[in-house]
Amino acid sequence: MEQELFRLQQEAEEALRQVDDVAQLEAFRVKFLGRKGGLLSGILRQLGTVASQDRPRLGQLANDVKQAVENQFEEKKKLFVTSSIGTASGVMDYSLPGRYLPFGKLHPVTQVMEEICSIFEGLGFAVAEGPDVETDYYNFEALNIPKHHPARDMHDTFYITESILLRTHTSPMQARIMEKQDPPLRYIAPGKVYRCDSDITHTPMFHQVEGFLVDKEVSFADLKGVLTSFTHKMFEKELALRFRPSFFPFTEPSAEVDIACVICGGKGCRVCKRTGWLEILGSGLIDPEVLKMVGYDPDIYSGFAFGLGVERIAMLKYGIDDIRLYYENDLRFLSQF
Ligand code: 2U9
Repeated sequence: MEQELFRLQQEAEEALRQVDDVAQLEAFRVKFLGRKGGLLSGILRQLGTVASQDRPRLGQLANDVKQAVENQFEEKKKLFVTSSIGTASGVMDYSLPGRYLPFGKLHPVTQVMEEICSIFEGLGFAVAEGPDVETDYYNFEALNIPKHHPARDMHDTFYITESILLRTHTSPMQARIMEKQDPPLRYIAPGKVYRCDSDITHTPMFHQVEGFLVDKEVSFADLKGVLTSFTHKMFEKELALRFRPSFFPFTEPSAEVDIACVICGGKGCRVCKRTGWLEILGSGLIDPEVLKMVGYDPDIYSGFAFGLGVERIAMLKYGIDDIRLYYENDLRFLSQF
């Protein structure tokens, strides 16, 4: 029996050396240390058959062997606790890298929108948000665009009823503010707007930030100062600006604002269509008719207003040539921002 115990101890040591996963470790435990069919328990059971004078010595030896094998088994188990992944036996390695969980991010248009708002907030403008579903009055009439005015055609409006529509710009919010509050006022209105139009530079829904300032003695020079400051911060460069005469029903005089092409620096390239300039926003002094409509005296107050398309600014900032990419939900595109 003594020989058998030594042989079993060696066999167990050798078997334990061969174990290299948790399943094999469990098989080893069952084979050598299992209570019912385990080899060591089997030997201990045979003690009853040995001569009584040998029993204490052999009993001690059998217990020592069993204890030694159990200790080696426990040592081996510790290795698996720190090097194997979770299994049915509950062994876990906390040092292994976790499962990859992708992070969500803000949509590039939201990022640019937040940047635009934060620049204007830095210039003293408050932010006001209004309803996407508007009345014909605030979307058009209050902004000097009466029924049958040709400017209505440019807006490609989604009508819900004859007098309710999806706003085609965020300016209605500004008319609402002016109606309720007295100057001096300095607000921007960011948000979604809707126009029935779709091609590489237009989507039926896009985002605008429009802004206005009303006070006594506001001039075109104030408008130029604010927009120059905004543009330099937005494009992180002191780009040249060009104010090009234009027309909007709610501003007079009106100007579209161009920046020196961010790609070629003004030399002329494919992006700026060889002109050296890129249009970034529309602006002007608020038409006295609009001031009258909200109850301000145009002989006392004057103001300027501006509007920009957020997707367009984001396209120029990131060099994107198709606006539809923003709304295809392709993560290969979106995750780059
Ligand atoms: C009030 C009075 C005047 C807002 C303005 C623009 C010029 C403009 C366009 C830019 C690109 C819309 O997204 S776009 O197509 N907007 O050019 N918006 S002035 O003028 C106002 C607003 C409110 C009461």
